Amino acid sequence: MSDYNFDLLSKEMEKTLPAKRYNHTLGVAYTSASLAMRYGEDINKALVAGILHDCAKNMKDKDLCDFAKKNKLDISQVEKKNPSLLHGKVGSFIAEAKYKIDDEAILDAIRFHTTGRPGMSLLEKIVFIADYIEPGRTRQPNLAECRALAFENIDRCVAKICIDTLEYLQSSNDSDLIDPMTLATSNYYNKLITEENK
Ligand code: DGI
Ligand code: FE
Ligand code: FE
Repeated sequence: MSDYNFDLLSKEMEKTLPAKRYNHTLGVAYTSASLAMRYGEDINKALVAGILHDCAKNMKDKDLCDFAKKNKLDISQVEKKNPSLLHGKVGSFIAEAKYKIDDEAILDAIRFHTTGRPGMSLLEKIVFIADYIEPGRTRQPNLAECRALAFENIDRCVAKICIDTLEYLQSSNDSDLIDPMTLATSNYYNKLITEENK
């Protein structure tokens, strides 16, 4: 498989996304590449998944719902209430249809980057983590700890991010809007690391 043209995709994102969001996606792309170096993932796949992961993030709630309906993507109850949760699923569709990404591993890393899922592939875990720790992030809890953990133990890092995200959602009165997949991911990775330590 030949590499995707990262520079071209990056220029497309620079045209499409507001500057702040573009800087974030660039941060996610290079952080994903660093994690790929650490864990032996394909660097081009990591760059491409990172640069495209939020390609649908600037769509309005109504546009995300309309787009999902039009293209026959399932909309869960939680997504209906909080359509921004759809930006991974819609982004994955756009990555395939518009940016001609035909690698399922990249498309899944984009699809599941917000909620994660139990049993993620290495590339999925890399993008999930990079989204949280990229250098432009400042507000996430326990950033320094997560950044160090990312390069020490990838599953423990996923588990920690899940816990902190759930805590944040519960404290921000969004607890009725927690996607069952976010919970399932947290339970899976926290159980996994507990069993590892036995
Ligand atoms: O798109 P980004 O802002 O770069 O990052 P993201 O796709 O991880 O989305 C981040 C937001 O999503 C963050 O505020 C936490 C929130 N989130 C993650 N899981 C859930 C969730 N929000 C709700 N309502 N429900 C979830 O399960
Ligand atoms: Fe996102
Ligand atoms: Fe993001």
